[in-house]
Amino acid sequence: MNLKLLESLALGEVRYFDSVGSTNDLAIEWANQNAPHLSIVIADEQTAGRGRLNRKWLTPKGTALALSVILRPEENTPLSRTVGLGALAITDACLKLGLAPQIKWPNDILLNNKKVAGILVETLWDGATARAVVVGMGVNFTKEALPPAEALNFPATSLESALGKAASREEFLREVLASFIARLPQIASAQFLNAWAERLAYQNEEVQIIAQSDEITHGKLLGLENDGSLSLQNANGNRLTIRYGDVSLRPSA
Ligand code: BT5
Repeated sequence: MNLKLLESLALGEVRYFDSVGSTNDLAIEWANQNAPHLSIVIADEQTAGRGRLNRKWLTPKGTALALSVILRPEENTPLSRTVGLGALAITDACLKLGLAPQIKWPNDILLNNKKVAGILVETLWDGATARAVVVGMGVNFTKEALPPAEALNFPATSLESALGKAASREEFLREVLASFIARLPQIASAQFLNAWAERLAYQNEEVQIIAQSDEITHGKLLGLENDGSLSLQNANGNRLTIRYGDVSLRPSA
């Protein structure tokens, strides 16, 4: 990958690899050492890419973007909004291509109701202080990036399928990072939260939230709470708050 396009961006350091296990693993290792704020790890292939709960994330060679951004948060950075930062950055880059992306809360990006990208946020703690946050982003470019249908827990797609033609990984990467850098100083603002909420999939629709325990919560999707939690209304008209965590959102059948 030609990373010349990144030269004008206010990044920390850039580490590129032809093949890695997981860019998040390398980013965590580097963040535990001396990685400067806004350093990035990019790879052309991941052999042990991770989703949440140690689910697998596939990144075959040359088919996708696998990127991890290292943040050194300030004391007042709202950490629960960092997944929204990744989601806004990826959707901004999709919008630039003329696509209509939606965010399937908490960590998926959809095109035509299919998952084109996933986000994995991991935080390194020093006691109660966040030393670093790693925002991992995986974006499918070609259909070869997709796992076989039986390995999917939600339908998947690629930028190429949605666009009807190939997209440049270098340019998309640049747009994602430019948006990430531009939105980071606004992360605590109402404007940031509104932009995030406006892009949510299934607004005002009935959805189900499946917890790790398999417990299912049903409700109408209202929007986001201040901390980025999801706000639902149940059948009795009561408001429910679903906190960011290892939950899955599905439209109700
Ligand atoms: C995610 O997890 O969606 C977070 C994915 C984050 C990947 C990035 S790539 C760069 C960085 N380095 C890493 O190691 N990870 C991050 P989750 O919501 O748990 O979804 C995982 C599920 O998505 C899997 O169980 C599959 O069903 C599905 N899946 C796996 N690979 C996929 C792909 N390429 N496209 C679409 N869906 C996929």
